[in-house]
Amino acid sequence: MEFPFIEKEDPEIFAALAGEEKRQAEGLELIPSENYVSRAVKEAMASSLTNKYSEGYPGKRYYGGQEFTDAVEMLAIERAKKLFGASYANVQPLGGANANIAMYFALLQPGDTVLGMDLSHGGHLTHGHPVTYLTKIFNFVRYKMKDIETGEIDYDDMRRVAKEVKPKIVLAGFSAYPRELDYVKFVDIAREVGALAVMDIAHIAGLIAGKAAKNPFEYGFDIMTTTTHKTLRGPRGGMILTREDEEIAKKIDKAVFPGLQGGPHMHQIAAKAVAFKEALHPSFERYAKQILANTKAMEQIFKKHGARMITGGSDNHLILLDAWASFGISGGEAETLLDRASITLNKNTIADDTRKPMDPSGIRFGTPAMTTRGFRETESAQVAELMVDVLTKRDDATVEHAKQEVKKLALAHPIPESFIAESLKEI
Ligand code: DSN
Repeated sequence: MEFPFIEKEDPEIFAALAGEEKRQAEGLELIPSENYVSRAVKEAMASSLTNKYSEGYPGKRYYGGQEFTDAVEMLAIERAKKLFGASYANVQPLGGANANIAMYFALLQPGDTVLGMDLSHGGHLTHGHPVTYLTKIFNFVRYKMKDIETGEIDYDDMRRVAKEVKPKIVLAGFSAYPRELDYVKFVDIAREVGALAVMDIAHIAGLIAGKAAKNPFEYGFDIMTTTTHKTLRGPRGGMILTREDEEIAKKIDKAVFPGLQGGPHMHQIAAKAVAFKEALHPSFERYAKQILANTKAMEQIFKKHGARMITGGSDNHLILLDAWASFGISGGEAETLLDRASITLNKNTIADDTRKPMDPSGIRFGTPAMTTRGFRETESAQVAELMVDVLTKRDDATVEHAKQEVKKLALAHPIPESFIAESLKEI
C-alpha cells in the first residue's frame, strides 16, 4: 500500500509503515490468528467514518448526522446474521476481549460462575485466567483435556464439575486448540445445569462462515462471540451473535453500549461489513477448505520427522508443536530462529507446561494467511520442511538458505488486493 501523504509529512512513521509492508510482502505469516485483508477492507478503515461519533444503535443515536453510519451498521448486522445463521448481531465490540467482557456483563451478576477452558490447554485469557481483572468480579472454573495426545476434552469431569459449581455460562472456544469440540456434549452439560452455552469462535469464525467447520448454533449454542480479523479475514474488531432470544440480545446491546464502550468505531464497522460481503462470496468456502488442507499438509511433514504435536495433529487451521520435545529447544528459541528466516509464528505454552509463558515449550502456527496468498498443499509442505530444517540444524547457513527460499515463495505469491475480483476471473 502507498502512503504518499505520510511519506511527505511524517517520515518517521512512514519508515515504520514501509518496513512493515516489506516484512509482510517478503516474509511468511504463520501466526494462526493473523491474516491479510483486502484493499476494499483497508479503504473502509481509512474512510471518513473515522471522524464520526455514533453512540447508540441504528435509528437510536445520541448524535446527529447518522444517515450513512446507520446504513453501514445495518448492512454489517444483516451480513453477519446471514453468515452465521444468527438472529441478532452486535458489531460494535472493539475486539474479541471486549466482546467476551460485554457478554459476561450482559449475562452474569458479580460472583456468578463460568466454566471455561484452561489457558494452557488451549483456552484464552478472557476465559478466566487469574491475571485478568475479570476474575475479581466473576468466578471462573476451568476444564481441561483428558488426553493431551488426542485432545479429547474431559467431558465427564466437566459434567461433574458443572453439577458441583453450577455455572451460569458453559464456555467453549479456544486460541490454541487444534481439534473440533463435541458441541452436543457442551450443550447437554449446559442444559443439565441450567447454564447458557456460549462459544468463542474467534479462531475459527472463518472456518464456520466458509462451512469448513461445524456451526455451534446448529447444535444449540445460545451465543457466539468472535473477533473479525482472524480466519474471517476482516478488520481488527469483535462481534457478538445471538440465536433467537431477543431478551439476551437486548442485554448484550446494553452491555456493549452504554455499559462498557463509548462511540463505536464506524470505520471498522464499515470494514467489517465489507469483509462479511467477501465471506458471503462462494469463493470463501474454497478458501476455508484450503486452510484445512494446507494444515494437513504441514501436519504430515512434522509427523514424518517425528515431531511432537499436541493432540497428535490438527483438524483446523493451527498446529501446536512441542519444540522442546521435538527439537530440544524452547518455544522462544524456535520463534527467534524462524523469525530470522522470515517465518513468523509465536511461542506458546503447551498443556501443563513446566516452562514459563515468556519462554514456553511450544510454538503455535497455522495456515490462514498463507492460504490467502494462494498457497496450496505443495507450498505448505515446503514451508514445513524449511521449518524442520531450521529447527534441527540451527546454523547461520541453514537459516539464510530458508530465508531466501521463503522470499522466493512469498514473492511468487503476492498478497492479493481483492478476493472477489480474483475469484470472478476464475468463473
Ligand atoms: N491474541 C489472539 C491469538 O493470537 O490467538 C487471541 O487473543
